[in-house]
Amino acid sequence: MTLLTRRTALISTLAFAGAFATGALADGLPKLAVKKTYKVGFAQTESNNPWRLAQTASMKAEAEKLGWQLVYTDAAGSAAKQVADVNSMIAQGVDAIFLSPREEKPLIPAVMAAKKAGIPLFLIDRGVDATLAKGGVDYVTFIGSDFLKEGTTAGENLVKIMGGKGIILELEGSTGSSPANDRKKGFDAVIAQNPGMKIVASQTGDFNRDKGRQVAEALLQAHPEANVIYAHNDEMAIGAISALEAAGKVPGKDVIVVSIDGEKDALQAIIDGKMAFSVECNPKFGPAAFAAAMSYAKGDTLPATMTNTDRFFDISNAKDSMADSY
Ligand code: GYE
Repeated sequence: MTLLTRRTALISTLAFAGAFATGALADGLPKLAVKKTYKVGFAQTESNNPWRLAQTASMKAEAEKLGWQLVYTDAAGSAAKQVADVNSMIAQGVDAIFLSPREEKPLIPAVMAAKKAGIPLFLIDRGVDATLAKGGVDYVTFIGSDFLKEGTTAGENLVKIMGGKGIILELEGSTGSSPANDRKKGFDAVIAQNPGMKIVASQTGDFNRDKGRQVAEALLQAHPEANVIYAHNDEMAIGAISALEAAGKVPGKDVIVVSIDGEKDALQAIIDGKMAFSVECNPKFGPAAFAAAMSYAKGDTLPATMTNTDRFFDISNAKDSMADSY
């Protein structure tokens, strides 16, 4: 053996030993054993709207169908409580965790704690800050919608409807959440390319119907010339419709309301002519989430991001889409 090859052999032996000394697997992710049944956690972020209730129902139904035990927690809108919820699941020794992180940064410690405890964690519906934790490295995968695309789709369709002219009020989702961040980014970029359109105010309504109503009320007073409301979710859009009606304006005529999700009340608002469209963001994660866990247990390498295919609801399909809405 020459000196050079001996050195190379030594270095690779050290690298090999190093990988095992940390207890980490080749890709750094905890494994999931193949078992007949599992005890899994689902850490929900809040339960104050139909979207969340539909998501929880879908997760519970799938667990029941498969005969898995589901440890369910509701963080009631608090990122700090959600971190504690995940820690409690770890303490209870769940096999895997499904997490819908309320905000991008505060949930990083929860993701890392699960990894450290050797429990595979799946992000569903919302993401975490990609510079601080990575799919396929720190958590198994992110399953959810493409929020940037939702924002872009909303923007492009709005430009069409308005013929390139509009004075816009934007109601943002929960501050620091991935859907709020990306729905804003995607939409604002489209509007910036249209000189006839302007966002005159953009404020959070926390994805909440009543907060959306209150914020819309204040913004309409400050900007009576506004003729568009873009809400990051249907709940806030429904709230904004109430604010418009209370202000003596006709939603759908004086002010065009557009949104994201596709909940039943929004489809009804489209049918009633009060809302122009809602870009779909489907909350029924149960089948995809549990299937991903089973495929991971079998040893499949899942992509870092698994994107849902979503539809677009307007007057052409709102009525037909009512039946499977929530
Ligand atoms: O659009 C909203 C919910 O995280 C994608 O959160 C989800 C969003 C959804 O409260 O209605």
